[in-house]
Amino acid sequence: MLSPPTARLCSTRRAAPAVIILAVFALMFTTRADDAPLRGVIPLADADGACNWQLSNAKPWRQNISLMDYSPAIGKVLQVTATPTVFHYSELRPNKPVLIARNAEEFNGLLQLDLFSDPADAMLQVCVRIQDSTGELFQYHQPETTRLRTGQWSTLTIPVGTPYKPRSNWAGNKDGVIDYPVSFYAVTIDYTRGFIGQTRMLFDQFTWTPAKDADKATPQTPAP
Ligand SMILES: [Ca+2]
Ligand SMILES: [Ca+2]
Repeated sequence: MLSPPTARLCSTRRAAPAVIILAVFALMFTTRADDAPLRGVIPLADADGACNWQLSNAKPWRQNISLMDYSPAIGKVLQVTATPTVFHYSELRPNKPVLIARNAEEFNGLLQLDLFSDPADAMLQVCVRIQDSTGELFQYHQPETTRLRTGQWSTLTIPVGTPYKPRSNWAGNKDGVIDYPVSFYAVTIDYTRGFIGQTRMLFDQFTWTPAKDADKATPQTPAP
C-alpha cells in the first residue's frame, strides 16, 4: 500500500528535529568526556610548556616556584624555595582545580607525589586540599609523618575520600558536607618548626589513583 502524501510530509518534517536532538546528544557526550574525572598524573606543564602550578601568596610569604629540567630520566620537575621562618607552610596548586570525583563512590583513592627536600629535615608533613562544588575546602593529612632522606626522592601517599575523615574544612558553604563533584585543589607542605634557613623542594608525578584502579593493580591487604 502506498502511504498517503500527508504522512510523508510529516516524516520529512520530523527529520529536522531528530537531527537537532542527535546533535545535542553528540554535544552532551563530548562535554561529558571532557568532564571525566582525572585518573593518573596531573601534568606539571600545559601543552605550550608553561608551568601548570602556582604557589598561593608566593610574594608575601617570600616563596618561589619554577619549572626546571632535572635529568634526562626524570625530565621536568617543580622547584619550590621557601624560608620557613617567614611563613611556615607552602600551598602548591594546579592553575585550575582538577576534577577527581563526581559522586561519593568515586571519591576514594590515593594522591601521590614524588618529593625531594633539601635539606630533608625542613619538611614536616604534606596535606591534600580537596574543593567541593561550593568552593568548600577539605584537608586530608598523611596517615603518619614521613621521614624524608637527604639527597633522595621519596614517594608520598595520602589517602583521600569518603572512607577517610578530613581534619578540617573551611570556605564555600562551610557545612562540612562534601557537595559533588569534587576537585583536587592543592597540596600543602608544612615546614619543621624552628627550622632556620632556606629550603628547596622538588616535586614530580602528582598522581590520583582511584581505589577501584588500585584494587586491580595490587592485592588488598586483609584487615588485622
Ligand atoms: Ca618529571
Ligand atoms: Ca559543602
